[in-house]
Amino acid sequence: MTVVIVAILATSDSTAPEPEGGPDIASNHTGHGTIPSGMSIREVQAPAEKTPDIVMPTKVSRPGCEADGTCYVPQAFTAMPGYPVTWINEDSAFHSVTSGTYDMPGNLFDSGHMNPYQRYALVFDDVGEYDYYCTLHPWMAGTVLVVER
Ligand SMILES: [Cu+2]
Repeated sequence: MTVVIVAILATSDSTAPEPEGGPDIASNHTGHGTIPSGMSIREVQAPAEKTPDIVMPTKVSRPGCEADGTCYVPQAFTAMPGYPVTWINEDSAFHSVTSGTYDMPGNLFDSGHMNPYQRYALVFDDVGEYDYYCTLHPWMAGTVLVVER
């Protein structure tokens, strides 16, 4: 199943500060926490009481995890519309959750550089297949599948 997501450019809060000391290796980074207004994807406060759905494990900042799909665990996560999909960075390095792929960045969502043990959560209102990647480590890729039950 392939869903083509038409991204809409919007004025972004590109003045939002980056976490300190983040190596800005990727120039295609779209900025911290930028979601065009009116899109059906919302950044929400990561629920503290909930076990995160998707984990960035240790050592994924080095290539290799892509071979067995363990850069984001699980690599493909299925959720219903309205569910707060939650990530946690359990590595000691910065990572991001950024829409699109390294070769074709999207602008639907972008966590910015996530510190170790930082959480990030998104609510998707529309069914679809949402690819994401890490702006710092091109081999890190995952997908959120949003389906009606
Ligand atoms: Cu990364």
